[in-house]
Amino acid sequence: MKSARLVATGLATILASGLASGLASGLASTALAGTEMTVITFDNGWEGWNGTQGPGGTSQIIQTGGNPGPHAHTVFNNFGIEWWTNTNQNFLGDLTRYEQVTISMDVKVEGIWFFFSPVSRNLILDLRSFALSDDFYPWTSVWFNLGPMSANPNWVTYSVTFDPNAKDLPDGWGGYGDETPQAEPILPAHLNFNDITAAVEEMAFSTYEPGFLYGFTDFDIRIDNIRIEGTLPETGPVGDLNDDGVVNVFDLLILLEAWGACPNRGNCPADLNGDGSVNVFDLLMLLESWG
Ligand SMILES: [Ca+2]
Ligand SMILES: [Ca+2]
Ligand SMILES: [Ca+2]
Repeated sequence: MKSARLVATGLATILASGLASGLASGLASTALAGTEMTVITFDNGWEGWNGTQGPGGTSQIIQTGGNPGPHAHTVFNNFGIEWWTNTNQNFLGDLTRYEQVTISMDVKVEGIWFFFSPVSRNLILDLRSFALSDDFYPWTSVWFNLGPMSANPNWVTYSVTFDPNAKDLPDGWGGYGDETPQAEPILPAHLNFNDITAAVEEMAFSTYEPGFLYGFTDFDIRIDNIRIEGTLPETGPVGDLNDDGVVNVFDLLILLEAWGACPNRGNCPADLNGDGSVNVFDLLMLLESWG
């Protein structure tokens, strides 16, 4: 009974002050969605991605023949080719906000030739940080061999799923930015996998495999559906302070008990909007996700 009266009194006071302040509307309290996904279909152009350009050939969007429709077609003679972005923020920045990330791309290889002989080249996914590189390397990166590409009449999806918060390089991943005495590329000793995934400045699909040298090669490759999908950590509804999946009177009691200035910031779960005190703003957020 004491609890119920406390709740009733608190509610009346708080609702009155909230309404008086005219703050009853406009406070968003959407729980985070489970996943975020971005796909470059080439329906809207490159969307911040690039393909190798220069005297050796071109990368251009072709409106038909993709998987489906528009796609990018790279015809190039060089040591290697790349498709990359350093501007599309959906692929960059702090990937450790996700519990799991899948990055993929569809590829159709018309042909790869080395001195007129068909060859295969590995497709490397490279996550690069320039800020974390030292003077001797253009960037520091973590990279994954998505597999060999060779002439194929069909579209093939190359994909990798990983935990961006791993400290050690996950299986199949390599590092770049320093090297062993045997000249094998490695991450600089002071950096972990998740240091790079937290600071991705450039993402590339590349035929340049760290540690290998290449001669001039002819590439004729189509790409489509460059995709990133990130799984966000499970979060209950806003205001579910006891973590039981619903927002009800038990959560309200916790909030009322914490009413007032937070004892120390960062340890104040009832401060739902993170402004340093538990007050009517937080209460309104809780009430909006009631149930
Ligand atoms: Ca397409
Ligand atoms: Ca609850
Ligand atoms: Ca607050």
